[in-house]
Amino acid sequence: MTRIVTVGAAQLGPISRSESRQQVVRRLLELMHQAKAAGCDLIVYPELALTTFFPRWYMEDQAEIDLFFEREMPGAATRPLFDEAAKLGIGFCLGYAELIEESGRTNRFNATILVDKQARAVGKYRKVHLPGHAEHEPWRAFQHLEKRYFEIGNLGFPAYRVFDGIFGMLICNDRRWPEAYRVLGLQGAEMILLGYNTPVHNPPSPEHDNLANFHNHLVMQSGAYQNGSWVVGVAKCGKEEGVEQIAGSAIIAPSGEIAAAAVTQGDELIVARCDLDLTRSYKTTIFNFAQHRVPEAYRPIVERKGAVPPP
Ligand code: ING
Repeated sequence: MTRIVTVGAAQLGPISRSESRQQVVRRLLELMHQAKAAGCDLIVYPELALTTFFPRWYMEDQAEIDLFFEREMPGAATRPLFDEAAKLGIGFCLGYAELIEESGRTNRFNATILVDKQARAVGKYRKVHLPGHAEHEPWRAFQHLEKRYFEIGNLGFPAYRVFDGIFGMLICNDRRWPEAYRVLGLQGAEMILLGYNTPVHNPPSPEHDNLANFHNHLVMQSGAYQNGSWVVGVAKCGKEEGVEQIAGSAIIAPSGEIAAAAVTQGDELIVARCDLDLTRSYKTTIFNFAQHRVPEAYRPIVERKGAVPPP
């Protein structure tokens, strides 16, 4: 019996700084209704889907910074998402800025949650690869201060049995690091959900700007193929508070082929019927880790006699 999961990738256009949570949630609900009408089992929203991408600004006032965070999930503004999802019988994956009091201290993460068709939160991931910088760098046309506003994720790369398969989550820059997919692949991940906010221009390397869209699909298609997994990549895109962010949302098959791709720079739902059993064709042959992978060969190179130590 084939295991088909119909997935909606809910790309978002720009979210302005002045847009309220309620206004954004209305956009998310519109896409959720489109997804339900299209027969989706699951809808995937981008990274930090509730607010504008605030790490583009240098802020010092913690109270101002914390306005971009959610202290509870669901909270008053996001509860309608959970209620509607339960009513429609659709799961969702939502990226947001998480502020949580744990063991007597305040922690802030770039997080994403996975919610099943009964609106139960079944999984959470906190972004590990935080790009950019921690201090104000006025030379930049805009900042990228994720290292300042978020802690490194402390949940590892968990995989979850849900929607009749094995699912994992990544966030934005994680998708550029092959080991992030591989840690999920080693857990048997059959579908990896990820959202992103990616400026076209990267101040430290402007010579890469013209390749932003190519690199976006390159890393997701590679991650999918090399782990025999579906990959769902969802953008928050367009000119957001003056910064052009790439679109390119895509649903990618375990072959590495793009099964569905966005064609706009705004709110757009793309849908694909994803057969999780297509993953077997790769996980039981070319990427049969048990048969072909040589884990001891990947031991840190410094442990080997006479090895050239990393820089
Ligand atoms: N954004 C970017 C990403 O990895 C970035 C950071 C921007 C990398 C431009 C390279 C070029 O897609 C986030 N939020 O990680």
